[in-house]
Amino acid sequence: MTDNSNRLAALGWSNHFAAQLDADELQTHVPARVLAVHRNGLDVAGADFEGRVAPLPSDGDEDRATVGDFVLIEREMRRPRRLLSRKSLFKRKAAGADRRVQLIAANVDTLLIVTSCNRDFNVARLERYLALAREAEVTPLVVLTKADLVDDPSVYITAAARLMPGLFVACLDARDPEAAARFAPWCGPGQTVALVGSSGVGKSTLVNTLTGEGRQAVAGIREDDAHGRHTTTGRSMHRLAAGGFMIDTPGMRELQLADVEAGIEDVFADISDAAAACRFTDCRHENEPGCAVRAAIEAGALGEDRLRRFRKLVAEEARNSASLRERRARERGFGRMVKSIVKAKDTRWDR
Ligand SMILES: Nc1nc2c(ncn2[C@@H]2O[C@H](COP(=O)(O)OP(=O)(O)OP(=O)(O)O)[C@@H](O)[C@H]2O)c(=O)[nH]1
Ligand SMILES: [Mg+2]
Ligand SMILES: [Zn+2]
Repeated sequence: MTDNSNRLAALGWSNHFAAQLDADELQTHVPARVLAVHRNGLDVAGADFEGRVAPLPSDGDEDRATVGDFVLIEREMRRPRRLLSRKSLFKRKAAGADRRVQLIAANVDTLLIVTSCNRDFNVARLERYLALAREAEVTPLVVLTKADLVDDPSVYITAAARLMPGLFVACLDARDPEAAARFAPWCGPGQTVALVGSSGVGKSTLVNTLTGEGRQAVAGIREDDAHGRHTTTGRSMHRLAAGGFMIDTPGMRELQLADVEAGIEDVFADISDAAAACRFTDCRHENEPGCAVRAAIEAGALGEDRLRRFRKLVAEEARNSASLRERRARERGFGRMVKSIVKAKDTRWDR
């Protein structure tokens, strides 16, 4: 391999992206990874350059460039031409009544779900993040920070590990460089890790520890409660000492899920596995005879609270997805109307 292709591979470039370029583009364009998105441009890194380029024109919700994306840049003009199709994408429904999708990060290999050993810890929230990861087919890890502030973090570890078979749970002091070694398998050249979690849990602290640089601002050391101050305000990608990349994100107040039906099914596979043995295929697991889910709850194999969280998430996901679908359909309808008006005008001009 040439130096250039080595450097591209280290940025996360792979055949998935290379296959999207045609022969002409290979002559005139170069790929670059988006490190940060600003109103007036994109910070990108390519094989032999790094810097700010103009924003990428886009019209849909999801074809906007986000952190972690690969874009094609015109070699001469250094202008971004198009977005390459993603390997993975994290998104959520924008907060509140806004019927929009907010992109979190693209082309991520591993999702580090960060929470701390204190009041921030919440299994319902962890299940949401896990569903997000499973939908995107990205490996999730749970990171429990502030282990140094509690006598016995084992209750947190046990509660997190129970949420999915084989889930890797790391419990640590995010400021401790020794801790970084545990993430080595996910942080090598070409790999991309994204951090998500509430404000104040130590996401940027982890970035600083794993990059070995103090570039990301972290909340003041005197802050001692479980609620953060929203210190990080934008998403950005950072080169790790181990060669990979880490995406830091602002703390999320809420994570409204949409378009993640399969992800939820996956995280709650214990419930659908049990339900497969219910006598009635449309069993609602309330008081139907022969309900295997109720039987599992009575036997202590399944928590009533987990079933409740599952139902709540399924209902919310369905509501959010329907509302996004409705908006997209309306916008498509509007697009068609505009096109037909333009066409009608063209016809008139023809005469
Ligand atoms: N004792 C201890 N303090 C920690 C640990 N991790 C983070 N902190 C402290 O917690 C505070 C918040 O950390 P940040 O890294 O800014 O948190 P964040 O998740 O990036 O927060 P936002 O940017 O607001 O989303 C800082 O004062 C950190 O030094 C830890 O494991 N142990
Ligand atoms: Mg931060
Ligand atoms: Zn049932």
